[in-house]
Amino acid sequence: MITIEEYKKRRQALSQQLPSNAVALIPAASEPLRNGDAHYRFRQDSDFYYLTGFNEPDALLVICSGGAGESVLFNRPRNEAEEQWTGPRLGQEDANAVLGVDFAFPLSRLDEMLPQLLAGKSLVYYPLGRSSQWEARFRETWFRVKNNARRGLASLEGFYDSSCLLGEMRLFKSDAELALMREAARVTTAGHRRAMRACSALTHEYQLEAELVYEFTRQGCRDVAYDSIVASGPAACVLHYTENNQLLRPNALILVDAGAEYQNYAADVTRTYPKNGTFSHEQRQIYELVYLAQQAAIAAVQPGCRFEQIQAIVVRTLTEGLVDLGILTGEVDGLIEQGAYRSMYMHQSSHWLGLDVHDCGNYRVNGESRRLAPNMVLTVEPGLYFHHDLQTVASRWRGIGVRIEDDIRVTESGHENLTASLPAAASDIEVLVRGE
Ligand SMILES: [Mn+2]
Repeated sequence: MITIEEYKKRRQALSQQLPSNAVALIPAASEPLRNGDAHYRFRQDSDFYYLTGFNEPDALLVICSGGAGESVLFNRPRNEAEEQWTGPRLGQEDANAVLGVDFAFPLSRLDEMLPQLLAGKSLVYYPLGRSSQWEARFRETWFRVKNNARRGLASLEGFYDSSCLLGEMRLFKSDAELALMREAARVTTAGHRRAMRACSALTHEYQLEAELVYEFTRQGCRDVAYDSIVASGPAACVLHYTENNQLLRPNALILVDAGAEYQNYAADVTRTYPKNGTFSHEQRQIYELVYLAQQAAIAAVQPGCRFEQIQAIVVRTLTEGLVDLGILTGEVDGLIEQGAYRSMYMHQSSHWLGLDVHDCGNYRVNGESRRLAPNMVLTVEPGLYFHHDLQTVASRWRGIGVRIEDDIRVTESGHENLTASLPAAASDIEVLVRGE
């Protein structure tokens, strides 16, 4: 659990990073309509949640520069009639006690109060490009403040992207955040284990998806961190396949990329396994090569390692293996330089993980690939995909798609695999699927 004090410290840290005379405006998410008058399930904006822990829609957090982190929340007022239908709201009176914000006002007062809050400030930080409605509101307020400038108030000079500052803060996970991510990882691995045990008796991809979601939900994660990918056979070669409506072919590999979300923190795990519990000779050769690349890449994760180094290890291991299998011919360095692997491995090996599955934070700093540091969390997920019309490889490889993905925390001296409890070695996978 993340304490009020931790949220306060985050707001203070943001305040300290703002230039003087700046103000940050961080909007909550709204509840978009799905169809008719039915809404999508609500998911809070990650930046807003990171700074408040507040899980209601339609709110705005205002943070001023100056280090004290003085914060003003605009949120929905209490409303007995509406709460009868949609449940309790925090309102303004308890906002200080529950969230630790300094002041809270009803959202209806925003248009009147925002010009006062912006008066005398030069710079406004907000998440540029995220919400056109909020953006229009901020710009309209900017004009109003500007028009008042001749009465002696300093006028606003510019809008800046708050995501840059928050991205750097969110990249380094606190102990409390890591506890939540471990829980997301634990539930996620339980869901995958359940799906593996169930798969030999199932007929369709969506049934396998149901096993995952059943276990996630049963263990307290009502949301997935992203749409689950359950891809049987050639569908595994479509990187973001989410149709999940095809037959599970008896001799096919099933690629499952799914992660539970726990208190808004994501896990992101992929396993690939044979429906019948036994890899064919070709499937096993490809699987073991991807596994080798993943193990080599995970082993390199430690403070000081550059982000791009992980992908470089994956590319080298895969290219060497593809040459050994006779799928590529030539000299390894030259093949890497030409990018000969790209028709079979066309994505990055890693991304940051946190409140967002593809979490924020820069991958390059001062023009160079970023060095890993303690308490960053990233995925390591090499893959090989032989599309059914990939004419450059022998037909026996075509239709095989393999990806293996784990969630890795950088520690003081190396790394911690948050999802290590889920088997990934070929023979362990077979044992699980066969239910031995
Ligand atoms: Mn991923």
